[in-house]
Amino acid sequence: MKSDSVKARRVPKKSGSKTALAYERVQGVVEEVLHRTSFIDIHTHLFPPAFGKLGLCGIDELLTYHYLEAEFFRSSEMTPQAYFQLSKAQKADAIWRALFVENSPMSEATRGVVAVLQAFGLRRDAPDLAEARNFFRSQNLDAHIKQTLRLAGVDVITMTNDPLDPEEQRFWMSAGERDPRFRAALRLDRILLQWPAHYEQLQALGYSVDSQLSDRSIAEIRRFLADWQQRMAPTYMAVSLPDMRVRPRIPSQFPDESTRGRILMEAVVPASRELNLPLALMIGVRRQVNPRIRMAGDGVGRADLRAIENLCRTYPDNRFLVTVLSRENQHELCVLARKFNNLMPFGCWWFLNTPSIVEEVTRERIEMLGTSFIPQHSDARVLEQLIYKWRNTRSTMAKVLSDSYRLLIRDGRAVVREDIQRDVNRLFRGNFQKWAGVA
Ligand code: FIX
Ligand code: ZN
Repeated sequence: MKSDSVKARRVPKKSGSKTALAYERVQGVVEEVLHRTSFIDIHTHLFPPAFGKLGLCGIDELLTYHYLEAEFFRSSEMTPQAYFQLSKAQKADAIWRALFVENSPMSEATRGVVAVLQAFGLRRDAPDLAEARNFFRSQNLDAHIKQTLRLAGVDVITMTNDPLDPEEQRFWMSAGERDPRFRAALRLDRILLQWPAHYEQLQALGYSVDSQLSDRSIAEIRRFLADWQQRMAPTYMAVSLPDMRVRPRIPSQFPDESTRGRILMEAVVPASRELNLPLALMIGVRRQVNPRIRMAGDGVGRADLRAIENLCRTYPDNRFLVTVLSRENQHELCVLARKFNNLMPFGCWWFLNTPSIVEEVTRERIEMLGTSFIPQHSDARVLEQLIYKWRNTRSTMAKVLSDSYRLLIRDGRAVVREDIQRDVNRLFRGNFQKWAGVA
């Protein structure tokens, strides 16, 4: 079930291409296959042009990415209060000066901006942003998206779509034609995590719900989810959850009797099964550890993954996509995936998306799960980030996969190019396509 563009990126078949690869040829072929295979990005915060201002792109957005804001406050004397009073362009100027002019941009997030500038042939050592601003301003948006996806080697982008986000809701309610490059993911954070603040929005949309979560409310939430499946055609439902260090001594009680637990167990999990939509659980974020720096102020916490064990055991007919933010949880997630084939580990999320950690986590996943996981998503918030995030993923994957094939050869099994192509397709397309039931 590969799209035409994947076929187009495939290595042309040569006679004799089934010959076993020599040990020293492995790395080159792995790099070539990774380069030529188009990936599906299963989680981003990007939007197509029809969503207007929600879709972020260009140098000012790249520089004011919350990853860079967090780093800015470590290298600048400016207070968060003063920073957040600036215009977007002034913020970008301040970040450029502090992180790119006065310091070497060595962190993952700063190097990313350098790589994007390079990809578009722009100066990386400019004293200001004039050239970059002119360049991005002069792009035709649709052509720019096309070029960015090509440079990133991605042909399908999965958005994050919260039906209770007022800005986004307007677009869905008046939805015109869909952009086939952008697929929806039905995000449930507002409903699941902040019910008291949002149930009235559901009432306003015609659902008979109440703050107390009566049985009727549960049924109405399910109706709401079914309606939004019709409207959005999402590939999965998703929520990001805190570290869940709740009731560690009585894990069978989790998910518990809290509002969140009841909505999850009585509405979302059954709806996910009935609607045949996987449920993505993104676990381990500690929101607003430092509210002064706003979006940059979220942190990480280790989770008790017995909650996931309970879910996978209790609901064998549900499919769960799971990513965990804490490095300390990675091993447990691999072990759980070996126990439950309704669990698909995905991505090295957020603070884990640095080459050294991606390498470590991915090596372990391959050693424990073979190719039965989804190695990465970009989590891009700004269009052009796709370029550096996927470039970095490919370069780490090249090392990890080459080592795996070399070990295989050493152990006595021949490796051919077609094996590598099949495995890369499975990791970066097939596992998700199968899980989400999409082409
Ligand atoms: O919850 C999420 O989807 C997170 O990825 C974001 O909220 C987070 O701000 C982010 O951009 C991480 O990369
Ligand atoms: Zn995200």
